[in-house]
Formats: sequence, C-alpha cells, structure tokens
Amino acid sequence: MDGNVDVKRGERVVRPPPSPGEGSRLGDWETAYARYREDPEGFWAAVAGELEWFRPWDRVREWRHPYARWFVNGALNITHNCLDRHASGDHRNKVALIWRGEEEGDEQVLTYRQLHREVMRFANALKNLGVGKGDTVCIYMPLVPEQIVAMLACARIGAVHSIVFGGFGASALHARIRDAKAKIIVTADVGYRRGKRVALKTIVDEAVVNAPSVERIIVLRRTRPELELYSELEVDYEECMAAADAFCPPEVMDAEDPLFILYTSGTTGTPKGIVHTCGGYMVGAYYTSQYVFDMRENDVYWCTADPGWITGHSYIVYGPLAAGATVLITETVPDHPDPGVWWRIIEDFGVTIFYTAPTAIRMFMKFGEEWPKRSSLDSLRLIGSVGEPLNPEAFEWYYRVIGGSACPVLDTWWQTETGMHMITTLAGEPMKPGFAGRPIPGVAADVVDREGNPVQPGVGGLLVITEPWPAMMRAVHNNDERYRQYWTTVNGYYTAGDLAVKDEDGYIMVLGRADDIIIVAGHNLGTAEVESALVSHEAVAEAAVIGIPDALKGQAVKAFVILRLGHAPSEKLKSDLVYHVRMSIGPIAMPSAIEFVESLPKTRSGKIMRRVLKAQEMGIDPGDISTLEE
Ligand code: 6R9
Repeated sequence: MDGNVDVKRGERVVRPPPSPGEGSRLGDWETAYARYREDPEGFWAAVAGELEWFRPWDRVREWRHPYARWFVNGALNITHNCLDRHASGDHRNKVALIWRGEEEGDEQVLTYRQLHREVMRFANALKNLGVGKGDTVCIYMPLVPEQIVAMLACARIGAVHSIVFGGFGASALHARIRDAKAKIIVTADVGYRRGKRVALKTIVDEAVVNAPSVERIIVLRRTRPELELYSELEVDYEECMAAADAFCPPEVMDAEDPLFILYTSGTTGTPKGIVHTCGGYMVGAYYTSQYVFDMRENDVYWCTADPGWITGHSYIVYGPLAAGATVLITETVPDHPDPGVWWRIIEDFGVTIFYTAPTAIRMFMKFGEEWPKRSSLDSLRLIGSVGEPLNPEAFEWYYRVIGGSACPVLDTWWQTETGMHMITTLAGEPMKPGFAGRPIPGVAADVVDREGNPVQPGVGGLLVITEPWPAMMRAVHNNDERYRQYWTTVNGYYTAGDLAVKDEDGYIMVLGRADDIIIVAGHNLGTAEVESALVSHEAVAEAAVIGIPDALKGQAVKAFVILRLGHAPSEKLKSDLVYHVRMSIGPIAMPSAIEFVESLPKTRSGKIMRRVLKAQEMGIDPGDISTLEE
C-alpha cells in the first residue's frame, strides 16, 4: 500500500503529482466552475464555438421544463466535426482508429482520411438501400471498425442509429428492433470471444421474425468460406460498399434532430429507448473528451467499453473523434488468453489514456499484481473508471498498480440519459478515493432529500441535476410519461435514481441505485457501502449485497462474496467478514448471511444485478432479464 494509508471510504485525499502536461486546460476547478455559474449559456456557447456549424444558433438554450432545446436553429453534422474537420486539414494522416483483434498481430489502422472515406462510402451504401434522414438503422455487430463506420455513416445521412450490443440474445434484439421500428439491420456473421465464434447472424435471423419494419439486413462476412446469404433481404457489406459512390456530403441537421436511440442497460425494469439529439450531444461529448480526459495531440486513447453502450457512443466514437484523438479499440476480453493481455496492449501501443470499469479493475485485483507488472505501463498518464462506484480499495489498486502512483484517476459518474460525464475529479485536483468528485464545470448537481432540499454534508440523499445541460436526453422513445418522470419526481430537478452523499468540500460519493437501498431497522444502507466494506477485506475480490426480509429489523443484509485467488471459503472467514463490516460501517450493516459464490449476475455492461440475486433468494420472478450476461 502507498504510504500505509487507511482506505476506508473517503478518509484519504490523494494529491496527484502534476500530470505530465500542464494540468487540465480548464484551469482549477473553483475558477472554471465559477466561470460557468456566472454565465452558463456563455460557458456552453464558448465550447460549442470550438466546433464547426453550418449555421450558427439563435439561442444557446430554450428551457420549457422538462423539455430543452440547445443551440436553437443551429445546423451541423456531427460527422463533419468528427471527420471532415480533421481529414481536410493537416491531421488527415493522423491515426483515428487502431483495432486489435483477439490474436496478437491481428490489427487494422485507419487514418482520419481513411475513416472519412469509409464512412462516406457506407453512407452512400445505406442511401442506395433507401435509407434517408429520420429512418432508424439497428447496428448489431462485434467490436470491429465497421461497427463504428456504420454508426458514423448513419449520422452522415441523418439516419437514427440504434446500437444493440453484440452480446445480447435474440429476444432482447427483437424487442429493440420492434420498439425502434428499424428499417435496416447491420450485422456480421460472427464476433470472436475468448477464441470462439459467436454467431451473430443466426441471432438476427431469429430476432427479425415478426419485425415487419425490417427491409434489409447488411452482413459483414468475416469468416471464410463466406456465410451464405439466403434471401433477397440480405446483402453483403463489401458488395454494397463496392457499389457505392466515394463521396457523400454531410446531411445538414438541425441541432435538435435525433442522432440516436440507445436502450439503457436495464439494471432495473424494462429497457428504455433514450433519445439523444445532434447538437447538444455533440457539444457535451466533445467538451468532456477534450477537457475531462484532457486530450492532447499525441495521446493514444483506449476506452474498453463497447460502442453498444453509452460509454462507447460518447467516449469511443463521438467525443474522442470530435476531439481528433487516436482511439484504440479491441475485440479482446480482459482475461483471454491470459489476464495480461490488456497490459500488453497498453505497452505495445503506448496507450496514454485508459478508461475502464470497476468490475474489470476488481477482476484484475483478483488475478494479482503479477500480471500488470509484466508489462511496462509507463506510457499511461491518465486513467478513468465508469459504470459503478469505484470503491476505495479498487481506487488504490488502480492508482498504484496501473497508474504507477503517477496518474490522475478519473472516477466519472454519468448515465445513458446524461450523455456525457457529469461528476468527476478533474486531472490535477485532489482525489478522494470513494468519491467520484464534484460536478464538472457546465453541470449543476446536488444531493437532496425527497422534497429537494440540499442535505447536510455526510447525510445520504438523492443525486439530482438541477439545471439542464446540452447532452441531456431529449426523450424516452414512445414514452413521454417516463421521460417526464425524470424531471418531476423531486422538485423539478432531474433525478438520476442514484443515492449519494456529499462532503464539506462538495465532493460527491455515489452509493448506488436508489432502488438498491436496504433499510435495516430504520437505517438506510446503500448496497455499495456494504459491498465496499467487504471488498476492502483482503480475501474478497467482489461482493454483492441484498436486503432479505427479517422479522425483527424489517430487512437484513445478505452478502454474496467472490474470494480472491488463494483464499478458501470457511465458517471462520464468514465471521471475519461480518466482523470486518461491523468495524468498517457499524453493527447495523453486519450481514446476517454470507454466501461464497463463483460469479455474480451482471448486466452485459458489467453492473451487478442485485434484483436477480434477490429474486433467486426469494424464489420470485426476477422480471426482465434480457440484459443479463449468460
Ligand atoms: C455511463 C453509464 C448509469 C448508472 C448510474 C450509476 C452507475 C455510472 C458511476 C456509477 C458510481 C460512477 N454509475 N458511473 N456509479 N460511480 N462513476 O454507466 O451509464 O449504463 O446508463 O448506467 O451507472 O448507478 O445511474 P448507464
């Protein structure tokens, strides 16, 4: 451990060594935040002004609660900013995308000029199939450059993309195709996962039954001999590329035209189609990529998400490309062929900015430090996390073992609905393990009670966003009622559905989803709090806790625990863990039952599905489990 520190939640402040650049170009948080508060519209206008517009906006924002319009009457095309802007200037030969397949040496590199051309060609291919502005295209692909080309090609011609992560099964895909009324599906014959083929096309075949909106299926054929296409519905990716013109001008889009629909990861309830629009989303994704990730000319940036998640939309594709970055993508999983593969990739490509999820970090902790130690990770200068609370143990490990105690750790809190980073600790600012940080300049967030009154530091409450922001979702597809709920539950604020607590400095610690709260003898416990305490025990790799009925206390805590390698389950260990939680949080949080497990039910984006554990425990129906990983 770094300097013998105590890593209980929020008890330590890590002052990062100044980053190898000059620190965040936003300046210090206080000054930048004050600049935003003085003139929110001016602040965002300045950011938007760094991008190119076909027509300037008349007003920065129009807010008719709960409906917002940003950059009113502005006209743009996001791909013009992600591609043409770089491909026409002296950046044309800069590498835009590096793809690394499962096998070492299996690589593909596209410069901005090349990516631009691929996108224009595929945009024309879509047009040739009758796709136009406002049509919906469903993209169901593995993590290959063509997935990104397809996305950008839609945006080029004003078609709305709905990406469905390649790990979803037929019924989840079917539901999303139907809800979005997709006209075209872009898919591949297979994806590769752990050296095995995943037959995506077969899943599409099943999913399009009884989906009358679908007119064509474009298939990228990766295997040889080529998969046979057996109906006139199906067309070959390469063939339609070959038949398409090379030049496709960007469609002129209104700032408020829809850019994409993305169904949320659905840790709870049925998936919702979140709708984002062109202008505000572009500005938000660009701003945070440029300034939160502090993107520099020579950065090699790697976000380990899939474009099928919002993290991939905003921080693999739109944000980093708008910022002109070199983006690495890979089809590899973190532990195949061994848990060293990702660290070898960092060394091999000289990755400077690395963005991953707590679930991956905790998995690497389980495998041990030997793996990252075998590679040089010296190129890294900034490391980030997203998706779940980054508990202090994981923070410390990530900071020390991966960041070499020299990189800012950006624990970024945000959502599919927010479109962009909302809360984090900017590079160069003091970091507090367990705390995501403060709202970034441009964002107004708070922790409040049910009536909307700010709670005192140290008291738990609801995480809300009090002012609209450019990349906010504009609608829930076909469900205005659900959209309005976000803004009408607590005092007209945007309610994120997360519980949080603030400290005296305004740092926010996210405790978990509000629906994951456990009430033990009248005390509210966030699942993340108890899980974090468990994970801080040396034997524990990962933990999930749920509330189970208790005659005396209303609810009691039950914990599911995955042990680190080298630790065996025992009754003694159980009582050690109970004691450990007692000492960390207090008697109220002591688990009344502990079960050692090999794995935990997770969404395909890596979030623990406590709802499923609970249903198993109670012998009830878990509800919609389309997002559950097998
Ligand atoms: C980007 C993304 C959103 C939910 C969100 C919260 C959890 C995300 C977090 C975090 C604590 C962080 N979450 N980042 N919790 N600390 N840094 O994950 O979007 O899939 O829509 O999930 O994820 O509970 O409400 P999405």
